Amino acid sequence: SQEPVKLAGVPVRNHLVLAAGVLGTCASSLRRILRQGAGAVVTKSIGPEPRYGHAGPCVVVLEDGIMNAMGLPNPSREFIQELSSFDGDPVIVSIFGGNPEEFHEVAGWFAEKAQAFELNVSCPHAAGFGAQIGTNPDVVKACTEAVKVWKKPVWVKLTPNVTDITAIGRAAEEGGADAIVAINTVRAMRISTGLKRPVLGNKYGGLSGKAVFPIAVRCVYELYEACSIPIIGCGGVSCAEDVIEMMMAGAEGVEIGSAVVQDPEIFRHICEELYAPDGISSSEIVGCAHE
Ligand code: RRO
Repeated sequence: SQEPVKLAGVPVRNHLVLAAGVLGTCASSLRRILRQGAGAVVTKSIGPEPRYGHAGPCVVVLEDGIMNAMGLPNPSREFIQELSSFDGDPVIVSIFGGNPEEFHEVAGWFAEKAQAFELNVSCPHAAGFGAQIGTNPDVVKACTEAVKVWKKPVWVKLTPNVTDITAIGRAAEEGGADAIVAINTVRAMRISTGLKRPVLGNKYGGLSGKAVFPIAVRCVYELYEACSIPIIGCGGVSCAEDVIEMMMAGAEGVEIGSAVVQDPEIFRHICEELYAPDGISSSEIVGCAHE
């Protein structure tokens, strides 16, 4: 049995969290992931207006990862209906907006039901919502402050598509963030030589999965050195050893997304390996690469 723990201010069942975007649009799939052993779940990102997202193809599975350009599809305020059946469960609501006022407004709709917020300031391919927000330290700080008003833990998810991720991490910390989540997807593009056109409808998108794991480990390492709040590692984690490596880089918890597509039971499988009676305790290993 697992003892209750807190991860960056959020009561969780363990340190493994479902990443935003995967199976996060409906209560039944979030519940299924929790039943399997996830410590907490993050929803699909919800924004100020309903969106259908980009024209397809919007997901392409590659040899070593997944490329997507979903285009922030979400039901906006209606999402509250999906959350209505959760009562004290470890559900973290991912939100996005085009400015601090929108972040504040969207968070307000869910402030009662959410255990915490994850601010998505990092979508790599959505005009007005991604790079423009998450690459500017002042804007990241202001968005974080605007959501902190609701008195819930706030995690800020960063983009790797910047020269210095630590400047953005420090801005989130100054804004009052309880944790930094690193990383969202890496801007990427593939072209079908046969069809002579980009494989994604939106031309380019975000790469996730095993291919980005080394980038994620490097970002977590840099953020751990530069910041004083917990870092949650995300990007290409697909086995127990990856979780340990992320923690050695400095991650206090780990989010898993793409690997769920390959193995819908991944949380149960990793938990069995990590939390076995003779398994390693996370408190023994966080940040050990920094000594
Ligand atoms: O919906 C998306 O296209 C998307 C989002 Br919001 C995000 O944060 N990261 C990503 O790779 N895709």
